[in-house]
Amino acid sequence: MHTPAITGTGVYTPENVITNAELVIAFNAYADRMNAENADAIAAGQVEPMQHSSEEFILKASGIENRYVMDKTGVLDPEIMHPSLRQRTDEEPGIMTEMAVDACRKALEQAGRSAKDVDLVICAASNHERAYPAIAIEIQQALGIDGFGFDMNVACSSATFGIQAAADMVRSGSVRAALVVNPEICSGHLEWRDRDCHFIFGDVATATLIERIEDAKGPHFEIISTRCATAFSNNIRNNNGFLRRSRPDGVADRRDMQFMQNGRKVFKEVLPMVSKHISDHMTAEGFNSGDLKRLWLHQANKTMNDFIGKKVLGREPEASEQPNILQDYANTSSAGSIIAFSKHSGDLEEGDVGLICSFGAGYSVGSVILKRHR
Ligand code: CO8
Repeated sequence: MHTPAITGTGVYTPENVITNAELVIAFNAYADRMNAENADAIAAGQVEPMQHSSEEFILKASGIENRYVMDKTGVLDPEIMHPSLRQRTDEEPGIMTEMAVDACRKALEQAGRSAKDVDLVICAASNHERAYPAIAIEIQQALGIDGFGFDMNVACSSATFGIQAAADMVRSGSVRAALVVNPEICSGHLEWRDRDCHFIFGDVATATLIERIEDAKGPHFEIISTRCATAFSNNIRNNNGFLRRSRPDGVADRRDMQFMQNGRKVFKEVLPMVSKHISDHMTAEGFNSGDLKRLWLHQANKTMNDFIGKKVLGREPEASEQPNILQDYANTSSAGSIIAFSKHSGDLEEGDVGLICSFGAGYSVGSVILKRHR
């Protein structure tokens, strides 16, 4: 058996930023347009008028200030209200591969490794742009990696579940080095026409390189332990899928073909599940809250993270103990906790212990306990 370690991480950040102000202007123009188009039905009481969104609500309810997206022109056009992405031929790299390759190269560079050192690629994300061939295999080919790749999806917990899968394979010896990559194009499955959620998501790709600890060339994080858990819930759901055309109303522009959630219920049900999961995982590995130098949490909601941090540490966490990136990136599904880890882990000292935790649709929760080595 080998000890696995995270030796490098990388973040690909799209060029386009959408501020809350830009988002609200576009949404409100769309709402006004819809209300004008439906004026008679609204006056007759047959259709509810659309209400305006507000910057104040978005910041207060979520802590989100900006989001990065692969395309902003379509999202901000009241006549389109979704990303407009160019058509690619089958011979070109897919958009997920393009994002993933950038993040993977950064992770390899940080670890002082080349693609030839890697023998597994896991593309772990909330959505994959096609059914097959696997995106991971396209990424493998684009980077020039021998070995194998596969896709997996556990929604917001895809990255931590992917890290567990890769760490277990490194531990057993079936692979020597693995890239877990999370290209998340959340803008593609967000309903930008729904004020309850139009502010929630952004796009990004993250990559994590996992190797045998004795192969690490520089500062790294020993993977002490991983733990994953799931419990079925319909409170975060997307009904889009390959059986769509075979159903009577399958081609309709149905609301349930994009991200849907009952945010309040998610908040109430996931919070205790996550706090208990982290505490149980720490206890099982012989750690207590005082041992924890940093928490890198899933980035969905600032209030939620503040609550989890307080529950786990038993006191108000310092901002540096539980760094948030959601104000800049919004919720990037599985990539959020890895962005926080990648950007806020370099200062930890030899022997410091930290924990990555993701949670969301499924429900799912995944945690990774790490120890810093310099
Ligand atoms: N502007 C103004 N008012 C608004 C807006 C808006 N944009 N939106 C809603 N309101 C109104 C509502 O209509 C409501 O009005 P009223 O009281 O009159 O009914 C009022 O504001 C309060 O609305 P909510 O109760 O919905 O507001 P909350 O305080 O609950 O905040 C949140 C909403 C931010 C969604 C919050 O509930 C939340 O963050 N919950 C947790 C959600 C969560 O963590 N989900 C997990 C995320 S899922 C995930 O991370 C990955 C999923 C898989 C990937 C999918 C990728 C696309």
